[in-house]
Amino acid sequence: MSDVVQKSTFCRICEPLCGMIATVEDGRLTALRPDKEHPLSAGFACQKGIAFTEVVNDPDRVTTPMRRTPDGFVPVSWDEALTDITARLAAVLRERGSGAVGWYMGNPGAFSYSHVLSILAFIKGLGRHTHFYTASSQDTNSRLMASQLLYGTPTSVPIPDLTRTDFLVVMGANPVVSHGSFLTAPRIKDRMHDIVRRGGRVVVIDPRKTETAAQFEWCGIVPDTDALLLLSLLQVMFAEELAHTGEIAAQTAGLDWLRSQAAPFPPEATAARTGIDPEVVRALARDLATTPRAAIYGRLGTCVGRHGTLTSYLIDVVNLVAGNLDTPGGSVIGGMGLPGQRWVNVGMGALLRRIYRRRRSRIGGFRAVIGSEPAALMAKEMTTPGERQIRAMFVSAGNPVLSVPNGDELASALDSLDLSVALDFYLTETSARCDYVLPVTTMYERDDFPLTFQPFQATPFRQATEAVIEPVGQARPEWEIVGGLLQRLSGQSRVFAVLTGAGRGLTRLGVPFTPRRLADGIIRVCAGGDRFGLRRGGLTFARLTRDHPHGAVIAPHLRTGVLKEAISYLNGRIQLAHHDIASEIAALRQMRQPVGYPLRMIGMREPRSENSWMHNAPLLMRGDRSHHGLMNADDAAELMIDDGSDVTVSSPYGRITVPVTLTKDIVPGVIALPHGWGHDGTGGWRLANRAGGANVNQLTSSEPDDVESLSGMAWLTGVPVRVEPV
Ligand SMILES: Nc1nc2c(c(=O)[nH]1)N[C@H]1C(S)=C(S)[C@@H](COP(=O)(O)OP(=O)(O)OC[C@H]3O[C@@H](n4cnc5c(=O)[nH]c(N)nc54)[C@H](O)[C@@H]3O)O[C@H]1N2
Ligand SMILES: Nc1nc2c(c(=O)[nH]1)N[C@H]1C(S)=C(S)[C@@H](COP(=O)(O)OP(=O)(O)OC[C@H]3O[C@@H](n4cnc5c(=O)[nH]c(N)nc54)[C@H](O)[C@@H]3O)O[C@H]1N2
Ligand code: SF4
Ligand SMILES: [Mo]
Repeated sequence: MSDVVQKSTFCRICEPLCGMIATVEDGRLTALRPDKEHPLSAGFACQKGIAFTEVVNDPDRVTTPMRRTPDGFVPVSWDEALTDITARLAAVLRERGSGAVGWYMGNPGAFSYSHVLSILAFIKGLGRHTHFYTASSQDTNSRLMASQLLYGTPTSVPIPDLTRTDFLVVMGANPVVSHGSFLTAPRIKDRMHDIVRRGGRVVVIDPRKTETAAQFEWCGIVPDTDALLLLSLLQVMFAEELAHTGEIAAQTAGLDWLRSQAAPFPPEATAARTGIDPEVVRALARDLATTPRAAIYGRLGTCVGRHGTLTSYLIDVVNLVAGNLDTPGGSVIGGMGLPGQRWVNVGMGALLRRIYRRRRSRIGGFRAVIGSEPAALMAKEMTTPGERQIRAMFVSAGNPVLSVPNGDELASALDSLDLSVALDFYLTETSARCDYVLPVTTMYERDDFPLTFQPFQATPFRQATEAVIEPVGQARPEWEIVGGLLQRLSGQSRVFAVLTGAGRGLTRLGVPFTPRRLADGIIRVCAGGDRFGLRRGGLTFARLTRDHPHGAVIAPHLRTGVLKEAISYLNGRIQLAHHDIASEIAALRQMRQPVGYPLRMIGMREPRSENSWMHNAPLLMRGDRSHHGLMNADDAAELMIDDGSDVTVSSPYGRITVPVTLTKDIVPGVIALPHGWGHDGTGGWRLANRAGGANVNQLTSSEPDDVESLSGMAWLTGVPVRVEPV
C-alpha cells in the first residue's frame, strides 16, 4: 500500500506566494492544488503553480553534479565537483584576487532566504572586490535607487494600500498576468475588483491595453515617457493649488525646489510626447489630489526605461504631493514592525549609501545599488583585460543569456572564462555553457520563509514551510553548496558567522549559526514575533510551520502614520532636492529616437511563462504554444505585414525574427515582445527547445551609455526598433 500525505505549503514562483497543498506519495511529489484554508489566496493558484510538479519530476531535470567535457556533460560526484571547483577558484584568487570572481543571482534566488543569505556570506567571505550581480538590475534597482534618494535607504519602498484604496492608478504593471510585483497580494485581481465594487476606480496607464487594462480603465501612453506625465501631474497640482503642501511641509525638505522643477511641464508641453490629452492629465491630477484614499503604483514598465530612477522617484513624489503617502488607502511604507525600526533604517541606509558612494563598476564606473553591479555589463567585465577582470563566474537561479541585454555577447564571454559554475536544476542557455552545473533543490525540497517579500505584503502576513519532500536525486540547497565551497576554501565551517555580529557571537558560544537561525531571529523580533519569549504565543519559524500551516495574518491593515520610521536621514525628512534628479529631468528634453528605427519595443509577460524557465512543463505548453509579438494593426497594414506572419525586428543593437499577432489594443508605433524565449538547443530542456522562439535581449543594449546612470538598470522598454516583413 502506498503512503499518501497532504502537506500545506506555499508557491514561490511569483510574489503572491499562494497557499498550496502538496500530495506526497511514497516520498514523491505527485500533485499540487490551491490551499482553500490559506487566509489570503483562499483556494487560488494559477496554472504555473499547479504545473510545478512537472518541474520537480521533470525527466530533463539535472539531479547529479555535471562537468562539461568536449563530448558533453558527464556526471561527477559532489566531492569531485566541489574539490575541483575550489582548486580552480583558489588559483584565480591567488593569481588575481577577489576582483576576478563574479556571482550572478537570478530571480528565483530572491524566493529562498537561505540562498540569499548564503551568497551574501560567500561574497563577503571572498573579499570586497568580488563582483555581485542580481536580476534586480533588470528589474528593481531604479526603484530602490529612488528610495535611497528620497528616504535615504533603498529598503524603504512604498506599496499601495490595496485593501483600502478607492482610486488606484497602475502605471507600467500588469498584475492580472504577473500577479503583482513589489506587492505581495494573493488574488490581486479580486482585490482590484473590490476597489470598483466599493465605488472606486482603477486606471491603468500602459502602452498596451493589457489583460489588466481590459478589466478596468485604460489610458494609453507612449513608452518611456512616464516621467513627463508625472511631471505634468505635479505641475497641475502645484498650479491649481491642489498640492497638499501644508500637510507635507514638515515631512520634507526641498518642496520649493520640486515646484520649480515641475513648472516647465504643463500637460500641454508633454502631450505630444506622451500621447495623452492635457485634459486627461488635469483630471487625473485632480482625482489623485482630491480622492482621500488614492495611490499610484508603478512597476516594471516604469523601472526599465531610460530614466527609471527619475520615474520611480516621481511616482512617490506625486503620491506625496497629492497627500497620499503614508495614509490609509494611499501609498504606504509599512515596514516589518521591528522594534527601533527608525534606527535600523538610519544605520542600514548609511551603510548602503556608503557602499553606493565607494563602490564602482570597473566598466562604466556605475555605483552599486544595494551593493550590486549592472548585469548588462557582465560580459564586458569578463572580456575587458585589466585588474578586476572576471575570470571565474558563478550563476545561481538565473539565465542571463536570455534575461540580460545582448545575450550573444554574454554567451561567448562565458566561454572565455577560466571557471564557470551554475547552480540550477536545468541545463539552460546559460548553465549549459558553464564548466559545472550543480544540481539544486526546488522550492518544495527546502524549508522556507519568504524574507525578501515581507515588507511588501498588502495584508501583513507570515508563513513558513518545512521541505515537503526530500531532495530529488543528489540535489542540494544552495546554502549547503556555498557552505561546502567556503569550507573547502578556508578550511572553516563557520561561514555564516560573517553575516552578522550576532552570528559571530553565537558561534563563539558554540551554537551552530545557520541561515535558518537568522530567519528565525527575524521572525521573532518583527511584528507578530515572540520577541524571544517576551511576547507569549508570538511567532517563531518552528511555530509558524507547526501551528500555522496555512500562514498567519498578523494585522488587518498596513500601518500608516509611520513614515518617519522609514526614513534613514538623520533629520527624519524626505529629501526632494537632488542634483542627480535635476540632471535626469534636464536629460528628458534631449531624448531622441535614432533615425531608421521608428517603432518602440516593450515587454509582455504571459500567464503561462515565468521569465525563461517554465517552457518545459507540458501543462503550460499545451496547444503548441510558441513565441509571438503583438503589433498595432494600422502600423502592420502600412508595412504590409499580415496577422501571424514572421517579421524581422531590428534595433541599433541587434536583430531577431518572430511572428506577430495584430491588434488594435496597443498604442500605434509600439511592438510588444515577450522575453524569456530563444531556447536555441544549447540547453537540455527538450520541450522548451522545440518551442524555440527568439531572444528579445538581442535587441537590447549592453553599452555603458545605454545603462541608466543612477541605478545601473538595463534599458528594456521603449527600445527603438524597425519592423519589416520577412
Ligand atoms: N505570468 C508571469 N508572471 C510573472 C512573470 C512572468 O514572467 N510571467 N515574471 C515575474 C517578474 S520577474 C516580475 S519582475 C513581475 C513584473 O510584474 P509587472 O510589472 O506587473 O509585469 P509586466 O508584465 O512586466 O508589466 C509591465 C507593464 O508595463 C507596460 N509598459 C512597458 N513599457 C512601459 C512604459 O514605458 N510606460 C508604462 N506606463 N508602461 C509600460 C507593459 O506593457 C506591461 O504591461 O512579474 C512576475 N510575474
Ligand atoms: N527584455 C526583457 N528582459 C527581461 C525582462 C523583461 O521584461 N524584458 N524582465 C527582467 C526581469 S524582471 C527579471 S526578474 C529577469 C529574470 O532573469 P533571470 O533570473 O536571469 O532568469 P530566469 O529566466 O528567471 O531564470 C531563472 C533560472 O533559475 C532556475 N531556478 C528556478 N528555481 C530555482 C531555485 O530555487 N534555485 C536555483 N538555483 N535555480 C532555480 C531556473 O531553472 C532558471 O534557469 O529577466 C529580466 N529580463
Ligand atoms: S500566482 Fe504565482 S505564487 Fe500563485 S500559484 Fe501562480 S505562480 Fe504560484
Ligand atoms: Mo523580475
